[in-house]
Amino acid sequence: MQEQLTIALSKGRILEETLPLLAAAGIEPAEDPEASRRLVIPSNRDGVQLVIVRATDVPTYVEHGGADLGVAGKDVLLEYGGQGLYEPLDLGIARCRLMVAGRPGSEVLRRPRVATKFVNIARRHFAAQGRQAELIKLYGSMELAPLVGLADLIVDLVDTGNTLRANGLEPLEPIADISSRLVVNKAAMKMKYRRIRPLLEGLRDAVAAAA
Ligand code: PRT
Ligand code: MG
Repeated sequence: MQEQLTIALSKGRILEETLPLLAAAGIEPAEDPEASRRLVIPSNRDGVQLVIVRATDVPTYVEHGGADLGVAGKDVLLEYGGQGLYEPLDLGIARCRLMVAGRPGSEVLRRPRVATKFVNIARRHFAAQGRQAELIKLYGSMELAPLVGLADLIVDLVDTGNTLRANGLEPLEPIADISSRLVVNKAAMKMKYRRIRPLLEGLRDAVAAAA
């Protein structure tokens, strides 16, 4: 029997930009994952299936073997941390930047209150500058926090900058350039290498062709 290869993806921009790369590597979902309510979606390739999970859960699924491979934003991977995953390929998709942002002039505060869903990244960033930040964990709409006095600064993803501008905020310091990465379970990379290698090579070619 053919061993299953399971790929974890999240709905939204990552799915939208990953599907063309997977298609170029010969893998197409049997039904549209964006429209389907199914969480396990077979593909046109025998023994290859997709599972649909929350973006922040992709590293957890892959590290613990719930999926063999996955696609996750570098932001999610930096926040997740650890050495539990291989990260063999930058897919070059869903690009943006992790930034410190706030009202004009607010970066000079000595002990800023920082609202973010990326508390680990923010803690490391301010610690590396020798600054003590008071971190406030949020799960979304970080841009609101400085407007209502909940925080002085935010750490968030910025693409066009429109969301910041629309809320009277500006980017203050870059933290990291972000794109989505292919991640692979460490045991699967050994045990299923025969099956993973052609997929890796196909994706690598697709990424090079898209560049
Ligand atoms: O939505 P859900 O809570 O399920 O998960 P998620 O928000 O993590 O998923 P999703 O699909 O929104 O984002 C998945 C990944 O896309 C992120 O982890 C990033 O790696 C990547 N990505 C790329 C972005 C953006 N660009 C982006 N602009 N993720 C979010 N944004 C948001 C940002 O948080 C801010 O609210 O868009 C807004 C800023 O955009 P601009 O263009 O106004 O600057
Ligand atoms: Mg979202």
